Amino acid sequence: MATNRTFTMIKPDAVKAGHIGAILAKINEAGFTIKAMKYTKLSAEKAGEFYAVHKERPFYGELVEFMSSGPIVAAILEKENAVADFRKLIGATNPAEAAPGTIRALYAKSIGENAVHGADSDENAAIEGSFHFAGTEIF
Ligand code: 3AN
Repeated sequence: MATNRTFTMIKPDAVKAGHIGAILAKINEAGFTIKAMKYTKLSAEKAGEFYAVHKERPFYGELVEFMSSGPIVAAILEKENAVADFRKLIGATNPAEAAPGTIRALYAKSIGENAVHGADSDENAAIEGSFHFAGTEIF
């Protein structure tokens, strides 16, 4: 297993509900190291750009509106097998199907407002990390 990086966002629902600290604790306990982090808010334009891959899906408008509805925490995380292990830690997209103890099972409200984002490949992790962070913000 290679040491590598993934990209995550704590989404507006989890931020509003006060779960930033608990989610970061789960991430740390699972062995991820924080390489970059910021508390920020996406404009609708930026959220649309970030999720452009989902443009044709019926929930795109709703997703963009939700992701720009309030502040988020964006972060680059490092660990062996980071992308796959993080997807395991967050659980299924639909919290009703997420395994017990996963971040989405614990903190997500619905399939749309599902607490956290996790990159789905090494390639996307790199693209998404660069979308949010300049090289000088990654340690
Ligand atoms: P994941 O975030 O688990 O990789 P994707 O890539 O299928 O899931 O979807 C990206 C985001 O789009 C999800 N995190 C969720 O916020 C939203 N989403 C996915 N499916 C739906 C749906 N059926 N209805 C509303 N929003 C959805």
